[in-house]
Amino acid sequence: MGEPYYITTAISYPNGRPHIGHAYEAIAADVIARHRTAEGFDVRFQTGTDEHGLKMAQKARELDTTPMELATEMSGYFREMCDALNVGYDVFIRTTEPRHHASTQELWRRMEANGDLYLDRYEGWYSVRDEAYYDEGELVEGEGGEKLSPQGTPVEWTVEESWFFRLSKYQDRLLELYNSGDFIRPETRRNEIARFVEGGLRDLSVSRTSFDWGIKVPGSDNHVMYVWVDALTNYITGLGFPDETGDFAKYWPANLHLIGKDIVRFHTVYWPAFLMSAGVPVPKQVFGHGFLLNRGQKESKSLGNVTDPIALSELYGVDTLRYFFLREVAFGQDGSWSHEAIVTRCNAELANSFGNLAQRTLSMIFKNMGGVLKPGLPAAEADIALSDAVALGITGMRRAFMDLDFSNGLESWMRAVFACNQYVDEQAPWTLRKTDPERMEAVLMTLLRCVRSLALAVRPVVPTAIDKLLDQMGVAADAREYAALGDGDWLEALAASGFTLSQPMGVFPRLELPADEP
Ligand code: ME8
Repeated sequence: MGEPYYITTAISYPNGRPHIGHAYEAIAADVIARHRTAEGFDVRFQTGTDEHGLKMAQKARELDTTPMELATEMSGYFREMCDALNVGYDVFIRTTEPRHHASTQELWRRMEANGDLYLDRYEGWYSVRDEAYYDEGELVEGEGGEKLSPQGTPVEWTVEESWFFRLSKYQDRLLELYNSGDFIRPETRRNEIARFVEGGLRDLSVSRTSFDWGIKVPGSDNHVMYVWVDALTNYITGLGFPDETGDFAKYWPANLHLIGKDIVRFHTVYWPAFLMSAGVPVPKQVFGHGFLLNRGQKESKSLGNVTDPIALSELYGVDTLRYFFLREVAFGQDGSWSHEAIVTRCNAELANSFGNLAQRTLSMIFKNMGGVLKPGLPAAEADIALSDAVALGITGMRRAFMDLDFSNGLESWMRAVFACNQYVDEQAPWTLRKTDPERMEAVLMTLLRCVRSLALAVRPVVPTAIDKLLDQMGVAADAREYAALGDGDWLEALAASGFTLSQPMGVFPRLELPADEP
């Protein structure tokens, strides 16, 4: 097994059904997990639901149910969404699980033993929607003159006895962390957070007494922990913490917490400070991706533009949606989707360029060579040049994917696809069939090798379609990771096994705009 690689998504609030932003994050994390697996890492991928806190308690009251029933029902939809989108997590954690209570209470005890928790009185602004405390100076004014959080959500004045965490003590160590290596990405978010921390940190209220839907503070039964203490701890609970052997020893510190831009502060200020206090190593990197917008607008119930990600994937296909999200959005920045953008992008690149290349290649071999594979034919200069161009495109893609730069990575892959299509047009195997059949066979075998390489490369993004293609090509199921790209003899071995191609079936159908969409 390769080097361990631990990736997590945020755990979602199950106070409603999953929306497209949840799908975007889950898909991006899954592509990273599959890509690292293809690169030979021993990947662990965790996602889940964040089930405590006032937001959940209030929603349950509104729906006349219990927070636990609400969480159980909605958490099931999040799991279904992952399954529907081919998001292959290893662990789906729910923060209401007993093991998570035990883990969070242990983290608390360690922070307390380190002298970082004290009892005092909290007076200040709280936003239930953000589950966040705000200073007066951070608030903005709403249209009716009311106070709003910097995220534009309502705040309420809160006064209660509370445990406090000595966040102020960690200012220097946090700044040191931001300055060494790339703990926070992208750079713009690193700068924002560094500026915030340089401005000085106030101790953080970490318990509540006015409601009880949360994890009890050890030795202080009338207090429940602030939901973010509990939520962040999920990342180590899932590895068996407080047992520090086994999975924890193997996978912690996490390589990557993938989260949205609105919760970077919790992950890069509070979380490392809690861990430093408890004597647990901090994660290696936090990446704050951008928001996915619907034609430039945030989806919301009031605008009536909320999209069910499962319905969208049923409309266009799961692979198509996955490709679109990663290709269209510059990772780290906000991105926009629309029906036209999905149809245009995926028809141009998946159906017309790569899909057509694969289909043409396989079907010409089937029709003109009876599906028989013929390795070992002499290679012309153009064949070598094409193989080099494809190798270059794939190297560029892999390098970009290692750096989480998916849109440029896929562009590099597309350049290799274009090179193949240009080669087909120039070599015109349909003409060679009559004039020089042996040369036609050499051209088709060159194309077959290139199609296989391109398919292996893009498999983490569109795994189902690529597996269907590789099945038709006789590529063994256990030879589909990137190590197989270096196997120059696969065609010889496959031909020697007596494999022949059958009538191929396209794997990237052309999409149509639904009749009721503009
Ligand atoms: O924040 N586009 O949960 P959540 C892209 N429970 N990503 C989006 C998005 C959009 N339009 N809207 C939300 C929480 N997200 C906490 C996390 S982690 C210990 C606790 C992202 O259900 C958001 O940024 O509100 C977050 O990363 C994830 O979806 C879950 O959001």
